[in-house]
Amino acid sequence: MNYKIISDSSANLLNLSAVDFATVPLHIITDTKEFTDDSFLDVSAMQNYLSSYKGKSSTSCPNAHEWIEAIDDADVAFLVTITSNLSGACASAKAAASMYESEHPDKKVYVIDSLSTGPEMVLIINKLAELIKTDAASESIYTAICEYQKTTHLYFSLSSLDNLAKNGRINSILAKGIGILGIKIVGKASDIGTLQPMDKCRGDNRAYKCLINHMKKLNYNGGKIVISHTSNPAGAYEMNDLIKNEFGYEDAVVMENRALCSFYAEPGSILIGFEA
Ligand code: X90
Repeated sequence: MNYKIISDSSANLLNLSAVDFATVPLHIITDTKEFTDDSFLDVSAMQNYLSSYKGKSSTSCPNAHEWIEAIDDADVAFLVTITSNLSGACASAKAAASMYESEHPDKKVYVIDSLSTGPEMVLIINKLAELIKTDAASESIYTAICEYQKTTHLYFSLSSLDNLAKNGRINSILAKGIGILGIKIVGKASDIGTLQPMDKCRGDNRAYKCLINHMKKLNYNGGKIVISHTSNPAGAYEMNDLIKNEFGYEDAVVMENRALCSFYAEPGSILIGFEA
């Protein structure tokens, strides 16, 4: 049996060892340029361009055909998508799954709606890879990953809600008055996969302490952590140190956001995926 994991580019992962893996890109679109969120893209060049660009910008998700191409000839494929509540990526993955299965009745495609993005998707993908390596039956891998998802979370500190608001991904009332310089929006991916603000904090230090408090309230107790950042390695490592001091947890994986997450979680933001 050949198993494959495929995620959209909002997971910020370009490759994965040990199991067959592929990604399908989302796109960042402006009046004059389009950026494909794949391994060829220079994300910092895109950010430079966007920082002086004043026109309209938007994003688009992969279509079913792109998912099918990535499935290739897998016997069992797991498609891990960004939250279905903010993107069409999950719907196109589901369409791809039924097309592929009807053409290949002996093969199986599972779609996993992360109800989240970025680092929480990384946790889900890593767990899937672990489960695949145990040689468990595909159906029990799927059941196990659905259970696992109940234990993972995404918290974040965002520098701005501009692109989220402009593209209708959050209620514009929510975004009002939040463009104030230095104010960080601390929030989480809600249970239904929407952006749920929890606090507004002045400056990174307060925002990170606030995140620690929210993790405490959730009884975080040493589970795995992945932190991603947009042009903010210092913030990501500071958050890592705070987690270390507070909970004694040593090995957060720190990674950079690729294009889709950088576009919405604007420079200075961090995202934290963790098990609790
Ligand atoms: O289909 C598309 O065009 C993609 C739209 C994606 C919109 C949301 C992206 C969020 C990126 C921002 C902070 C985390 C929010 C998490 C809420 C579940 C990251």
